[in-house]
Amino acid sequence: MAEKNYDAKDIVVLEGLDAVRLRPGMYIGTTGAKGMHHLLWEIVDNAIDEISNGHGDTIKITIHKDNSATVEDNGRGIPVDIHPTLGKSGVEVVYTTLHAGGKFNTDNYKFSGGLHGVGASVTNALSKWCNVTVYKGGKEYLVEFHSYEDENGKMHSGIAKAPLKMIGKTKKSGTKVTFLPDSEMFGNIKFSFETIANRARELAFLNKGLIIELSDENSGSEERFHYEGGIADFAQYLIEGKTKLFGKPVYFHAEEKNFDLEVAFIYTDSYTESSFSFVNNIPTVEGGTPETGFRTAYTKVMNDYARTNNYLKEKEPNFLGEDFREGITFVLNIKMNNVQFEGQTKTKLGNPEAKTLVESLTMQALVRFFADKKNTSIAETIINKAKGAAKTREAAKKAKELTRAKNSAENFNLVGKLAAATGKDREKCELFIVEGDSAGGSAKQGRDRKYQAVLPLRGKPLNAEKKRIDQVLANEEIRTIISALNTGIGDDLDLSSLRYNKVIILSDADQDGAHIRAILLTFFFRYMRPLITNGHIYIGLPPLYKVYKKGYEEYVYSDAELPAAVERAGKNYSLQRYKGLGEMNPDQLKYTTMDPEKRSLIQVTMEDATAAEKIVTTLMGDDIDARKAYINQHANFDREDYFMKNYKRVN
Ligand code: 0RA
Repeated sequence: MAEKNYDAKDIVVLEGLDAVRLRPGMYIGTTGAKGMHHLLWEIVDNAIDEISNGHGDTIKITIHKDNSATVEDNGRGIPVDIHPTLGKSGVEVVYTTLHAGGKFNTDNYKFSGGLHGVGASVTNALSKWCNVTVYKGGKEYLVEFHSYEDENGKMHSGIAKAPLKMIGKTKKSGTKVTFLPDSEMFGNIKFSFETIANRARELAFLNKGLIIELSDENSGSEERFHYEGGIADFAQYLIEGKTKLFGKPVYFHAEEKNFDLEVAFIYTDSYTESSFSFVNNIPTVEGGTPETGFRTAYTKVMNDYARTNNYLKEKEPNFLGEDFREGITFVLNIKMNNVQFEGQTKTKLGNPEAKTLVESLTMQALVRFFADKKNTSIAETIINKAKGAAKTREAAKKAKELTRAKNSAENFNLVGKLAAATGKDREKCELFIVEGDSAGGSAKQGRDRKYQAVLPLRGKPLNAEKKRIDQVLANEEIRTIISALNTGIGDDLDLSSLRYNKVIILSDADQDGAHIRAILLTFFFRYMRPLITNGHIYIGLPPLYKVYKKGYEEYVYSDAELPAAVERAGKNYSLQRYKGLGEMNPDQLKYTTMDPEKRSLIQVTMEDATAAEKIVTTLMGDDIDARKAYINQHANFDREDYFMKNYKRVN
């Protein structure tokens, strides 16, 4: 884009779609892969709104070879008549007016999904071209938009080449949109079948009956998502590969004026709680008021049931909420108006009325469910699981306290391995968790003592996936990590006590290193998830190669970057391949991997909580066939693995 100054007459222009091209981040977050996919989701969200309100049932998404994408629905078709004050067709209004989609929706639809509510016009603004076809009343209409810079360098964003035109007859009803994300905005990023399939699947679970057909003309891949069970099918999908404790998920749907709630839950033999909640189809990974309401109601109903049916003797105390949630996987699906998002990543629902409503609706539904004698065995299973949890609760509590005790002899031993940072400014402090004593030794020597702490790991920590919390805490490596971080774990985790802003996993670039990394991530995912959702967990990237000759050296961090580095070095270069962190001396390790000015880190984020749950379950659980299948499909133990492909690099 050309640099230019704007004066008063241009401000009018800036209020239109050109503003979107000037500051795309404000409308779609990033101009990376996520932002580009967002263009697609804006269109899909509109189609879902139409279908959720009872018009049509199918959305077809097609990825084309030129990286354009088509979204077609069989709803009523966007209005084609001329807008009374704006003097253009409804279609043009929707595609050229910021936020028009939102306004459009409040009159027409009960609830509207989507994250930013910026609407389809943003997709149009950030596309090279965007063609909209409407099938309505026996007729087919077309309008074509494009974005370009004129010879004076002036932007024209999402301009209709001509007004909407009737181009023929049809028996179809619906809307079809094809758009090409502008490579000036998004570079050569391509639509990802896997990313789209994951979200399409989720949307199909969340909107019972909705059919999404996805195809990719590059690979020929096709998938169809359609779940008559809605989130009950979702819960079942989430626990695939685990051992479930009863047949099918408990499911209920309840409504109260302008509030719609669906709940599904099931139990497995695992020891943690897995919660998934959505508001207007948006995942709220930080939880919020609906989850609080559900948990409160659930604890109360189950304790009352246990009491009245004599599972609890008169003298026995009530179960705690956490006892009832050991091994539960639950999905909450809420549709409501005027949502307020809070939290570090704006993925926590804040509306207080959502707590009260979820609590009362859950209470009523569950009391009714368990009053039915057919469901007695389910109640019994849940209560037995809670009994097991309550029994080990005391042991777990003692172990947890140990990780907090500052001066006990045992704790002194743990922290003895840690080379702590001397600086007090937690924002700047980092903890390197390093594979192996020898690399740990180098890291201790190479670190910046003020802000960098080093914790060497001897051997492999415990795989927390299949272990109860008391067993997890019996593992010395894990206890050491918990004490070093200082936040506590599980329900008690307190982020404000975190000693290190960055927790950096540093393991070798081989299978063992990948295994250690997976074990640590599994532990954080199951027991310290806020560290991940708040962006504190990183993966350090040691170099794979050094290309050098007299007076020249360059470190190379991936196979893909090697040829270019070799070219830069020119004739007579030598190549060293690093097999492990231990091969580097302290200075090298500092220079290549630890120095904030020069290193590369990958920040571990949780863009897709469902995918993360599935990956952890598959890689770390005990369904061996599923794991083999996953590894055959995805893994290749060089740097182009899951983490490299999916996470952005930072310093
Ligand atoms: C409001 C009214 C009408 C259709 C739509 C919205 C509509 C919007 C989108 C966006 C994507 N697909 C869509 N399908 C329909 C029609 C009102 C009428 O014809 O009575």
